[in-house]
Amino acid sequence: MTRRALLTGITGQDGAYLAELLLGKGYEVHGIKRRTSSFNTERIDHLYHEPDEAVPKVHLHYGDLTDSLSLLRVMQQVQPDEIYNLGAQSHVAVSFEDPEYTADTDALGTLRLLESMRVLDLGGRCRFYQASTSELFGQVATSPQDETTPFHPRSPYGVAKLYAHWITQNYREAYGFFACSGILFNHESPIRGETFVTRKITRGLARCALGLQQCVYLGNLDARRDWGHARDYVEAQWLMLQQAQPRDYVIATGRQHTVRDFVRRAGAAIGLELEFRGSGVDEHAVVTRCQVDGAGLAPGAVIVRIHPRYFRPAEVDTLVGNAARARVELGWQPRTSFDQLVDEMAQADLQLALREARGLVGSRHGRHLIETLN
Ligand code: NDP
Ligand code: GDR
Repeated sequence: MTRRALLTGITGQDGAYLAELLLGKGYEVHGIKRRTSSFNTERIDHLYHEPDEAVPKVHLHYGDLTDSLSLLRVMQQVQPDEIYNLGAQSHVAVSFEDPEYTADTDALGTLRLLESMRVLDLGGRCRFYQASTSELFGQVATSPQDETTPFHPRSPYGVAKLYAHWITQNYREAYGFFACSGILFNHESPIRGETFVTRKITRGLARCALGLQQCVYLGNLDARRDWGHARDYVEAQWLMLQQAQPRDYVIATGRQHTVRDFVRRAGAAIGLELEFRGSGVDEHAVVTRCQVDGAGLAPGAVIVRIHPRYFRPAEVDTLVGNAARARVELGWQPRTSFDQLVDEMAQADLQLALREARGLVGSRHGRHLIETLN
């Protein structure tokens, strides 16, 4: 029997990787997509099911996590065997500006899905995955963090996700749902949203190298994160729903780097040697050597600067995970190293910038997005 999966957030980074993984395993894949006035399916266009194609690919349904009836309707229609709740307002900095919307989508959205499962009596046969996050740990008391580490979220996003985490556990305990949360640490890829720091760096440095942008403005360079590859992490999401018992798992690489490390490595990956100079808000990175074909960057050019707008009202300074439970029980471990991840992202963004420089693709971003919103 073909298994049917329903994904919220299918147009996002993880949604695209997970949809591809599930299709490869023979699933019938359904995704919930928000109605928008312009197209936002570019990450999954290659997976889309054309009406005249014989091979079934992804089926898309309109719906919104803030709209219970839309979720109920899609779930009733699809009758999924597995639900992956990846949809969210997922940007931590944005959550300080839009706390109510973030709570509505990330916290109540999760409740709406679980309650729809209950109302439709799907709980007995349908398994539920919740996209929890290392942001639950926030201000950490112990390192590395594992499933027993106390939570102390530091943003409206983290707090909303904490509600989602607990309500998932509550439906497991109260109604016997097979519902579990993956506490995933940061995971990135060439299709990571451009406003997250990793992609902002790889995209920005590549564009600077080709003269398409002057400088990348960043916030806290000292922030430490445990960065893995999204392709590896969606495999863990699937594995969690294949177990005999539902359980929550930390998914991480166990290695930590600063934002500054990420900048240096991304520069090196495309042929830019960078040196950080100055301190505090005056810290900046200058190009000491440029070996990018066609680049007009002279040594001494300042390519990274600090801007106060990218600091957060409350910061999560340091995160690093211990994924021992996942390794033992799921047989999961990360396949991609930090260097491989950064190189893959930087190379992909260099290619994108080259196409942009040749006029083959538009920038897709106004100046506004690149220079202010990240
Ligand atoms: P993205 O931001 O790339 O994708 C988020 C998805 O959610 C998009 O498809 C977006 O749709 C959709 N979405 C946003 N608001 C709504 C809404 N109101 N109703 C329906 N869908 C909505 O996130 P990632 O793929 O990186 O992350 C997937 C999940 O995992 C998220 O829940 C995130 O919080 C969580 N997470 C991510 C980590 C990471 O490092 N990437 C780490 C830990 C957890 P649209 O395309 O229309 O904007
Ligand atoms: P994070 O990711 O907040 O960890 O949330 P992000 O890439 O946004 O920030 C990581 C760290 O870098 C610092 N930083 C900047 N961040 C952004 N976005 N832009 C900047 O210019 C900048 N300069 C420095 C941040 O302050 C932070 O410390 C991501 C999201 O995917 C969440 O959905 C997910 O739950 C967590 O990872 C785990």
